Amino acid sequence: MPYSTTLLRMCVVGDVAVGKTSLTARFMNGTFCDMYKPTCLVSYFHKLVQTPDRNVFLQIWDTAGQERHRSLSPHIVRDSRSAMLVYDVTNRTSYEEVKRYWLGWIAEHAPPGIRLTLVGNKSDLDARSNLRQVSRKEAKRYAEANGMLFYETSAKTGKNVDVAFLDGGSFPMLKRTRTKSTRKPTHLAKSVL
Ligand SMILES: Nc1nc2c(ncn2[C@@H]2O[C@H](COP(=O)(O)OP(=O)(O)O)[C@@H](O)[C@H]2O)c(=O)[nH]1
Ligand SMILES: [Mg+2]
Repeated sequence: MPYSTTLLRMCVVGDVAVGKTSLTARFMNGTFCDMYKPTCLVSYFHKLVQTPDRNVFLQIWDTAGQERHRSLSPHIVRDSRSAMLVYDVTNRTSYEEVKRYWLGWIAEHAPPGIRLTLVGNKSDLDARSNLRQVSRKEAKRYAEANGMLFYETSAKTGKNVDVAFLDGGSFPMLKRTRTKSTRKPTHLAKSVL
């Protein structure tokens, strides 16, 4: 039987500097960079993952630059099967902006039935007292009330990053593949449009 290929597209949105690029790089390449490099234009990351019965071509759209001006093109979410709404657990404003702006933006432009995941990133900073500005309980309750999955992640340590992308993207077959580690995912390319 021929080996089929499935394309799964996911987009990552949220305020500037919450860690969208870092999360994507951690998931796709297993890397983290402490230096802040604002993303130019929209970048998308590709990865081909082989499962026993097919190739799965992951395409993750990392929004860039335009998020500052609220000028993202709707096309990044229009063809996505899932979206990740990211805030920084140490930045209350970034959380309020998910509620005030990003969820509405997704609802306006996304296809019906899109799978949404609320992600509170930089959870590693919680270890330092007084930095946290959004409690886990509050964000979880908000996510549940709005039909979203919820994870707190750290792109820095890698905590919960894989599970947030795999569950959020609804990629259960990849999760099984990864868990068993029978076939290693192959990084194909990182492209900037
Ligand atoms: N401590 C910590 N810093 C992070 C984390 N994720 C990102 N950062 C830092 O936050 C800054 C902004 O990250 P970036 O991924 O460029 O944010 P973006 O603008 O949302 O794409 C960079 O200096 C990153 O190193 C994290 O999980 N923990
Ligand atoms: Mg970025």
